[in-house]
Amino acid sequence: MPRKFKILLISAYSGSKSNVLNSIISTSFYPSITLEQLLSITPEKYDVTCIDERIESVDLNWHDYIVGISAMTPSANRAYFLADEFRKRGNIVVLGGYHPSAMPLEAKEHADSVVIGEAELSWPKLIKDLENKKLKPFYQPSFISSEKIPPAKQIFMKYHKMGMVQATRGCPYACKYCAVKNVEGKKFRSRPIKNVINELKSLKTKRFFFADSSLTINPEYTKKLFQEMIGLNKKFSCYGNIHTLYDDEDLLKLASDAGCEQWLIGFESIDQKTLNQIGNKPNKVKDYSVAVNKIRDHGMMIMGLFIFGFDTDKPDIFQSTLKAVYQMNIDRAGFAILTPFPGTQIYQQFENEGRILTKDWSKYNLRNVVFQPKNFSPQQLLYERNKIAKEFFSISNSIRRTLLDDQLTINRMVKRLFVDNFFNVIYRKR
Ligand code: B12
Ligand code: SF4
Repeated sequence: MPRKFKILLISAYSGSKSNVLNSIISTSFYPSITLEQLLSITPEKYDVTCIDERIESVDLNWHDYIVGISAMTPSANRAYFLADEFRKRGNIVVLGGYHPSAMPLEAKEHADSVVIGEAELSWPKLIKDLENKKLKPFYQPSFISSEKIPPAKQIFMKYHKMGMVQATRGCPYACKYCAVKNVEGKKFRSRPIKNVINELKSLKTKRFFFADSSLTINPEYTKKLFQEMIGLNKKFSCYGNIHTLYDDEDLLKLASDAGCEQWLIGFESIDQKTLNQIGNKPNKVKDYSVAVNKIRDHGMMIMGLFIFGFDTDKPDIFQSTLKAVYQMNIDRAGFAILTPFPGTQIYQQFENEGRILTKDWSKYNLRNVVFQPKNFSPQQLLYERNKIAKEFFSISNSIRRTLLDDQLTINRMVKRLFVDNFFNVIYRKR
């Protein structure tokens, strides 16, 4: 008779939950679709408990469980600590997610087994192997065909104001600093539209986020999806690439009709030289401004994401980026410090050049300098990035930008003045 296991699934979180502001940030947005997806592929006969460390503390006193822990790079140290403690208490520990997928040998030091890449095929197999006392140390990457991806089991909805759904996986652009290929691979796969629509219909929240790397990789698929979403009465945000949004008015119109409130766009840099060197993403700086205008004309907001610290960046990049963000009227912005996540090309390059300054993974959160930049000192990069972030997120600046912005509807103006400024205060405090 095979042994019957109880399963504990944890999404490790490295940030502090001790202050109220942090906890508002980490819980008010999205549920962990990672755990919800793992739950949906776990055989029904098992008792499963899921803990998202952003919302609940983990008590270490569990015994005789299979403990599956999910880790991104900044939460890897925390995941390893939990893994070690659970193993001491007689549990079987499995590590998975972005960091273990990129560093399986390191992860294996803390776990009985490591799942590399997607889990849809490996996790059920691992459980079967455990039942038969044949657990393997590593489960190699295997990509499930997209029509077989089951809907996530929405167990965390009660904690969150937004749902999360994933329609597609994989990104062919393979930017040098991006970790997506480590798990989802470079081949783009899209779920059947009816499956996505059914999942959306079952969402209890009006608002949700598409956990897709980019919804503009196959615009024809996305247009059909958006067409089917019209009438569902949902509001959503999603990632997209600027070069596609620039010249596809039909896509913009359908997105707006389907309820898109915001595009998250990796502009990455306002320097074309930098863009040409960081991967295959065909961003064209000269088109940014027109594209931004078109998206906003369709009533959608833009969260522009920028990265600082590339080898082609010179000390004037900070102020010129801020100026460009203001000139283009980008609604929201994120300013990241280039972070060489393990498994990426840039990590390999910096490792080969001896430029990785620390492997304290908890610092790999886009807010610390963990490598030796080419044209600045690490301190200068951190200081300049923080300086422009502080200016951009200042309340006075936000009010001024909002009042001067003639493309804003009253509704969006109110949202910018109250909601955005509330979060600006939190970001500045962090
Ligand atoms: C949505 C999202 C978020 C959300 C929610 C994340 C979550 N799941 O809790 C939020 C906004 C909170 C977030 C935060 C961050 N994110 Co993020 N995020 C994403 C995004 C767009 C989708 C992730 C997702 O939900 N995918 C869907 C689920 C189902 O897939 P999955 O998590 O990969 O899980 C599958 C496998 O990995 C595996 N698996 C995962 N865990 C486990 C555990 C076990 C035991 C097993 C067996 C298998 C397994 O099985 C799952 C099913 O196949 C990805 C990009 C992408 N396309 O993946 C970036 C991404 C994961 N994020 C990234 C980063 C850098 C961050 C931040 C550091 C950014 C920041 N400064 O705020 C933080 C870190 C937060 C933390 N925990 O420490 C990087 C990760 C790089 C890395 N090596 O860690 C990515 C890849 C983006 C990128 N382009 O590089 N993120
Ligand atoms: S386009 Fe986006 S998701 Fe794709 S590789 Fe580049 S950064 Fe990653």
